[in-house]
Amino acid sequence: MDHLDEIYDAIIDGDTPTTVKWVEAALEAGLSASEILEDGMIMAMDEVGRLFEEGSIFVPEMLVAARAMKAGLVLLRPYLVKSGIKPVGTVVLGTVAGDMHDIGKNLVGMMLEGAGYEIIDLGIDVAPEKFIEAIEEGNNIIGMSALLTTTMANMDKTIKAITEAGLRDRVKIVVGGAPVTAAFAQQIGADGYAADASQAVTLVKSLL
Ligand code: B1M
Repeated sequence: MDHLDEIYDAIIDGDTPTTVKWVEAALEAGLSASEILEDGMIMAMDEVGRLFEEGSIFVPEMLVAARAMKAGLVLLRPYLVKSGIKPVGTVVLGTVAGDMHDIGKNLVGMMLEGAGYEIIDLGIDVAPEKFIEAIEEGNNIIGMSALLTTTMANMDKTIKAITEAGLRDRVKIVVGGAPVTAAFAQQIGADGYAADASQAVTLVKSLL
């Protein structure tokens, strides 16, 4: 019994204590953090999205599922982020303006930390000015996340604002999030697109 089904069900039910219990059990049983993440937790969030889309669940259910997922991620964090690595660079991350989804961004942050990067997390609903401030402070790589087709446009707006501020050549810009594609990234003039957190690490490494 690998406990992945229990984790999957507990997240869909939005049951935080049960999620925590089974994630702990899976780790004790020797499952890797990435297995638990990919085959249990992310699959559950995809199902939550599907149930929402078909109208079987609503925002409150999606919110409690996200809370359960986040509690599980707290337990996986030490496995994804190895401590004691000397920072090899700093990455500024944020979910773009108008968008409250942060689980994917947080995961990207954890994986980058695991690869030795220091993270400056600007949080959710980040206005273009905040990204600009971070570049003015000397940071040379930013990552933007968007989960809504409506807020993807704010990636474009942010890049335009950075260009208008005369800072575009000082920074590498990486974008990602479920509705974002490589073609969209190219269209808005980003330096790269990553489909998931581990691709984000490879991409950042290649850009720096
Ligand atoms: Co929202 N939501 N949501 N939601 N939500 C989606 C995104 C949706 C697809 C659900 C659906 O209908 N199937 C849909 C968007 C439809 C669309 O735009 N096409 C949707 C909607 C409609 C909404 C609201 C508008 C609902 C409403 O109010 N009527 C509302 C919007 C609020 C707002 O942002 N203004 C809303 C709200 C919420 C909650 C707050 C309840 C909650 C978020 C809680 C939180 O994040 N703290 C929530 C959730 C949980 C979801 C789903 C179910 C799960 C998202 C998630 O965490 N996935 C989602 C459905 C889905 O994605 N299947 C859905 C797990 C996470 C690990 O994956 O974020 O994709 P993801 O990140 C991946 C990659 O995308 C990538 O790497 C990550 C790891 O592999 N990645 C990057 C992400 N960022 C990256 C950045 C990079 C590189 C890679 O470089 C910088």
